[in-house]
Amino acid sequence: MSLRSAAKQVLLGNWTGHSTVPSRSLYPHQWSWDSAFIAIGLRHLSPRRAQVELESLFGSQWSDGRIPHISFSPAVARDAYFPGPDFWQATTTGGVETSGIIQPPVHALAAWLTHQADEAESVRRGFLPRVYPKLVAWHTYLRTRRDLGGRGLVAIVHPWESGMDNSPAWDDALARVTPAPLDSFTRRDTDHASPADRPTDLDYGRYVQLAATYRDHQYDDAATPFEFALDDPAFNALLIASEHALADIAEALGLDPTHHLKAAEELTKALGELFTNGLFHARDLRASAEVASGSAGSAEAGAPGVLVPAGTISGLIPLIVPGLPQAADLLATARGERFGLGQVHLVPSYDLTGPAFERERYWRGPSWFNTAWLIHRGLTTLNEQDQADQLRDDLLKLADSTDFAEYVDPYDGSPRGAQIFSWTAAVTLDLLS
Ligand code: 9YW
Repeated sequence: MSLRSAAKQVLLGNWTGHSTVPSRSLYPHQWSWDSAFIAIGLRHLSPRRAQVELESLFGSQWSDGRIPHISFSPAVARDAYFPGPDFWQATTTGGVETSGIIQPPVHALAAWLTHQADEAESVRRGFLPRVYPKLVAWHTYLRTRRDLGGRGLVAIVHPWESGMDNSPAWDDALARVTPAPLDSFTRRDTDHASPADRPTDLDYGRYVQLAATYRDHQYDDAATPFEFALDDPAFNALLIASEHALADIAEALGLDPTHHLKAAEELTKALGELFTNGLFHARDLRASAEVASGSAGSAEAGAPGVLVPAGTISGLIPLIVPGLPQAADLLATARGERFGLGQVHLVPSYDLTGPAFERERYWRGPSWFNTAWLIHRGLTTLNEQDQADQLRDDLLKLADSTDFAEYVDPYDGSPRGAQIFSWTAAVTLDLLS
């Protein structure tokens, strides 16, 4: 079977009628940033289906504008995934059960790419006029309610919000959180994937504790005493790319795009504060100055927060930001020994030379296909075509040899986590087209 047919089969097999599950076994509901990547691939099979994918996710949007990280399917057993709907206790006014946290905002970019795949079909279905106000409300939520540091960037309040759950960038901040007792919940992820490829039980206890605190404050961003609050480079870079996409959408609708371009410009300037030693770093808004001794660089005097020393893939993702002032330095870091672009498989999730590197464990070293797609997009935008082509070839080969793995060992390319994974198939389809 051709790679294209195999990728198509994965997406069709994981389709539920109105959206796509990331993985039948591990993640049986709809995940927010997964859906955006999935739409980017699905648009090559069926632009209409890609629109439905995004619009079903937007159907779970809250009245405050947030797009929750999981939209739960009523057709799935309530305890199939932990934490499930009974834990989150969040139901939209439209009656959809969701989680209460968020994930990186790839959605406007996905909506614009989906529209471009078949403009006539998009116009016929009135896709852009329907999604534009929802995307604006989403970005407004992020920029107004989540600027927790007051420095013009969006903060995440849970490791899951980064989409890179157990990244070493969160270790110090998480160490300050008292974990929920291990006997107070039952993990389901390790029923389906090797525990060696997944976060530890201690990590999970802390994830549960943070989520429960937010829930117990009704997910009110002003009222919750967030123990964990960080400005994440990838999250903000994706918001910038999505603001550029919103400007394109506004223009296609005959609206003034200026405020989106201005937002992108302001965010890009604010993002610059996270750049030090050739890489963007997360900023821990709850770390005190004493903790800062091992920090990557000091934020400006008087500014809240401390740059986290860990170098992760999140710090390279700003390569997708159009006109990024730090692009040349960042590219040099990507190619250097810490990330080995062009020398190891895809792009590792964490510094290969870092003290916490683990080649098999989730976001602590393995290479992921969605982040490789983002780096590929950045390289293309920067006219680094040879390097982009090399990354594309590697991605396509690995998707084939690993049966669309969730992530791979960066050194030998062997599959890790789940297989038949939706966003892996989706980005494969996109790079084949
Ligand atoms: C979990 C669904 C999600 C992704 C995240 C990934 C993982 C959920 O799976 O989180 O149970 O840990 O880290 O990026 O959206 O694919």
